[in-house]
Amino acid sequence: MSPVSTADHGEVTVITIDNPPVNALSQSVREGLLNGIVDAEAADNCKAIIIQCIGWTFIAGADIKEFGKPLLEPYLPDVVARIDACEKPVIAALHGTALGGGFEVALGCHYRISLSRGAVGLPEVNLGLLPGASGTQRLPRLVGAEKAMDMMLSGKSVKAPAALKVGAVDRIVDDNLLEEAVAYASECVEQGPRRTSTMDVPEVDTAIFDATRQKIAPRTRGLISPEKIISAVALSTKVSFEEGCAKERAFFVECMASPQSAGLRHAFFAERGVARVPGIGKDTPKRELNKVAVIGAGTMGAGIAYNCLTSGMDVILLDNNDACLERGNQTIRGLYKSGVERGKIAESAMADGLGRFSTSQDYTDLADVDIVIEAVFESMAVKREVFAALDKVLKPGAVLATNTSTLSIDEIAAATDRSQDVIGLHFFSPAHIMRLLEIVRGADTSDEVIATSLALARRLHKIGVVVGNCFGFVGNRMLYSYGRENQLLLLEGAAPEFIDKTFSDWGMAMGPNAVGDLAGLDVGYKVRQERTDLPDDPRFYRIADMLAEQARYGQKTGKGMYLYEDGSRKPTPDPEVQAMIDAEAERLGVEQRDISAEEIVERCIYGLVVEGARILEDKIAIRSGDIDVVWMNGYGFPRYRGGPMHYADSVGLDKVYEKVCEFEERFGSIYWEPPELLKKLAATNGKFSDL
Ligand code: T1G
Repeated sequence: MSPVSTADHGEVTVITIDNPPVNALSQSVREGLLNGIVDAEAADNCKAIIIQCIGWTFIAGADIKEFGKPLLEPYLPDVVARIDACEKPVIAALHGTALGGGFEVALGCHYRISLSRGAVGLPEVNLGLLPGASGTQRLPRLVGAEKAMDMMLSGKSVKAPAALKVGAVDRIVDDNLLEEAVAYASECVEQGPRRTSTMDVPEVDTAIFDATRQKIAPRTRGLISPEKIISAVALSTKVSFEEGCAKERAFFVECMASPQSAGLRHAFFAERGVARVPGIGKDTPKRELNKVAVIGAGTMGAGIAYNCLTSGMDVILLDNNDACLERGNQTIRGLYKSGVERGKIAESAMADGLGRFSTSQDYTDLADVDIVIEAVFESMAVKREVFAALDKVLKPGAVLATNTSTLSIDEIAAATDRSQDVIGLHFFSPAHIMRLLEIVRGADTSDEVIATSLALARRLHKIGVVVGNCFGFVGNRMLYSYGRENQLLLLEGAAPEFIDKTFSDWGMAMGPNAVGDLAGLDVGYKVRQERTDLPDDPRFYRIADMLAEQARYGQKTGKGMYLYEDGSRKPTPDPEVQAMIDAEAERLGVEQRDISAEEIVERCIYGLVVEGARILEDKIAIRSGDIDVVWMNGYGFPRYRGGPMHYADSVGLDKVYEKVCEFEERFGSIYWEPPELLKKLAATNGKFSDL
């Protein structure tokens, strides 16, 4: 049955789309819409046509699930063109988020009326695309080239009142959208069709195009679609509508075929897929979480507490050290204050949040909290002590969460008599900004506590990824392989600044050595000291250990791998460190050589992939897309490459396997023995995403 129906409201024909969950423009929707327009245009009793949607939103875009498959007619640009050409006025009745192809359908209409709480946008750039159904040519004609270009480059939606102001919609109403649209249609009948295709683009200083290129270059480095957007909008000011649409189409086909778009589309669906946890359904009971205690008022604890406060929870911050507790208290107040100064938070919201915030040094104050999130020192002994104390005071059914970044949830849970209520909630620093939350299930963790933690992640606006319990879970376990190869490359002759530049050029947010200096080399050092399973290899993290032992922790001590003059955050290579590396390489008998950027990328990234394959074999991650989500949202892996596992799939697992075998040959099996899973997929032309 078609997801598109029509009904007459007097002399107005209403075309209704009902294609849950977001009325995406699947083939059947495009076909139904096209037929509806043609039939209504031919109907004698129809004077005007309205296009509306059922559900919570107007069309949210082309159906991304169809991308990468053979395109089926009718093509969206043709449907939009047919709406535009309609002899009777066509009105788009907008609500929710009219995005991408959905907003392009609205732009093909002659008039647009929206609910005041609706929004419109052309977010294709987030998928490595540009609007491909004449949006790059119609929107500039309505709102001007500069505003149109900004909307497309930002990928952000514009709320209806702002859209009205710039002319992207013609009318906004608070309620009764259909009724109001039918009334508005009679006005439109008098005016007749008003085609965006026949409008001229308002005068613009064409210097804005190059100026925009320069402005966005730092953040769009290596990306194709932003440039195509700028070019398409620039064309809209110079050539005919038809020519502009033809060029837009060519740009769209190019972007659609790009690995970047494939990576970004994978990221989009993978970030939604993580919510699907086997055994945890919508009907799994969840516990009410209104009052949270955060134990440990350090950077992480304060960030977590602030995140919970801005999500509307009551928060008690507890620390047994006065000075640390006061620092945490001030950090939270400072975060609120800067949020208000930057216009991100209203004064009233700050007052409300601080009204729900308190500090304590007494565990008995926690008797009625719904959840505790422990963020104390990364030491098993300290954590077990805290959990034993919590076990004595917390009410039955309270959730006991640890923010540990690597330690065993089961061992921590064993310090309590309620291991079914213990879970890992691994936040990433800064905790109130980073979207990733690793939700680490222990052997005994109940489904209810997992479902509750997933709901908490949503409430904190985090992407909650459920992972298994092992050293480092998913992210940090893989980080060890990535960092290990970085450390070995240093000894083998690659300068830290060359390694870091290689990765910045490759698209990582920061190179591994700059990351180490940012996080603090003492942090990793202490964790390695606690490990009992380090490989028997004197080269393993040798340089990082030496730096930490010289108290060269990185930015926080003014020097680490790099120098940071006068407290600046800009890393400067330190000849002393290079000399130390060279001397240590000689002492360890490591032969130094010129190493290519290509080898640097393959060693570190395939180190990630090999560990990721082992994680899948150990069932620590539910699917490869979850691993990708962890690395894109927790470690700055470039989104347009889709995450390490998607990247390996895009290279071809046969090629990856061949390179891993070469590395095993050259560097030994201790790190490079190919996982059986990789070998099997390589032999069968498989992908990690097939699993
Ligand atoms: N196609 C297919 N499925 C989609 C979809 C889409 N466009 N948008 C969302 N979904 C699914 C999503 O996978 C999830 O499915 C469910 O809907 C709820 O989504 C020619 C080429 C609209 C703001 O980029 O930004 O048009 O996991 O969890 O948080 O120029 O979805 O439940 O099975 O995100 O409330 C342009 C993408 C496409 C908008 C809602 N449009 N979507 O957010 O729910 S390209 C977009 C979103 C295009 C034209 C070009 C968000 C949302 P499941 P959700 P939400």
